[in-house]
Amino acid sequence: MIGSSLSLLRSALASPARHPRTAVVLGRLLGLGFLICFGTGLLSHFLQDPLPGMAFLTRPIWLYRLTQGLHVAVGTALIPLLLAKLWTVYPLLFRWPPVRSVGGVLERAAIALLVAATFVQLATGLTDTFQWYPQPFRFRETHFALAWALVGALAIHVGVKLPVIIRWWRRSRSVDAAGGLLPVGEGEGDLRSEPRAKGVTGMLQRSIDRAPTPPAAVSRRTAIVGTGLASFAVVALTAGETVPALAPIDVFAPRLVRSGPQGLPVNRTAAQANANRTALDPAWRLTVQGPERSVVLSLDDLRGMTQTDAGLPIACVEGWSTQAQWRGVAVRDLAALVGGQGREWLVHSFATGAYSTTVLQREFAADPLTLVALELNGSVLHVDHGYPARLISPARPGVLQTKWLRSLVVR
Ligand SMILES: Nc1nc2c(c(=O)[nH]1)N[C@H]1C(S)=C(S)[C@@H](COP(=O)(O)O)O[C@H]1N2
Ligand SMILES: [Mo]
Repeated sequence: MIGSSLSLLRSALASPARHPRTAVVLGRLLGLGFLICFGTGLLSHFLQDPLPGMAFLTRPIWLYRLTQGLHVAVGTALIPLLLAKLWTVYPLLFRWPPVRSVGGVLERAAIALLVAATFVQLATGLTDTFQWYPQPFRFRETHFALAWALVGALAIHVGVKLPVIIRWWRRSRSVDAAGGLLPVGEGEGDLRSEPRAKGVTGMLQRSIDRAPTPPAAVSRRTAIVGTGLASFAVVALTAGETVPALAPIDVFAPRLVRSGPQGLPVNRTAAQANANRTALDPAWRLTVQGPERSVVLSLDDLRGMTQTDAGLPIACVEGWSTQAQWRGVAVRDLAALVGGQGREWLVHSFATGAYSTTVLQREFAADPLTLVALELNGSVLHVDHGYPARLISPARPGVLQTKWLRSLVVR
């Protein structure tokens, strides 16, 4: 009885748009998007938490801006794709019996994990771009762990579905060659493959079958094109926070890229970081502690050293980025003062809290464009941008561009 009622429900939900082909097309886009997000996410993660022996490219200077912009834009595009995919396949939840084999149990478990992980992944990723953390767990660790769960579940899912996928590839090609329509498969994904029900439900079902087919409310093409447009629209209306050309239509992005002082956004102001008093204290000094000696430099000392200009972006992990013109002392010049060339550094801020200490890996310390910046876009750093001095380096996440510097200590 349950089985035949569910079967009836499934018939009622059957739609040309809920074709296995739709599921496969959306699935492929989702899979591709996941892989882009996974790769760019790993880069972002390891830049912040490198494993021993890891080294990174410091050029092109916009590398992280590109990878993190992609991460957030593709992640955003995945939201409509995921919803469309779930809409396409959810009638399969009403299949009866729910599982038919041990493999089926594994498959359903992998799908449950995949759907749950994807949902949490996209939801927390989206709220993170708004710097909103309603969840009771830490964002970055969870996002990282879920990414692995997701890729594992995706591998199982694709593995289980491989025969169906291959069958569809073969069929669609042979049928397309004949110039015909795509066939209605009897694959698992097909909603019309249900065994005929008996009794009252069966009669109802047969009368539904005999009734003239109503015109499709949503065709397969409409479903796919509509989903594509929705994905395109959410990206176009948010990517202005990183792609200047899209800034005029940036209506939903969390950040307006020219909004802050000196034409640059601020994630955490000096007031929020409790940094105002020390920042404006004339007794402020920068300590550079190297393997051979230490130096203590005043702002005037730093201004008296060779100044280097660097056009570098701030690229926040949350997906916004802006190009800016920086001026200050190259870290490798400071390293040379204390015999620390080619070394790795701990960068300390006098502001406490998150990001008060970061690691500057040797390849970034050696890059001539990595600066202890004193000026931004032609004037002295605004206190919200890290006055008296902040770190800026190419191809790294914004979180590592430590503001309100206190010391550089060789590791
Ligand atoms: N000491 C300190 N430095 C910091 C932060 C912070 O909270 N404290 N935030 C970081 C983050 S997340 C970003 S994106 C950049 C933002 O730089 P901006 O405020 O100059 O735009 O600063 C980074 N440097
Ligand atoms: Mo950031």
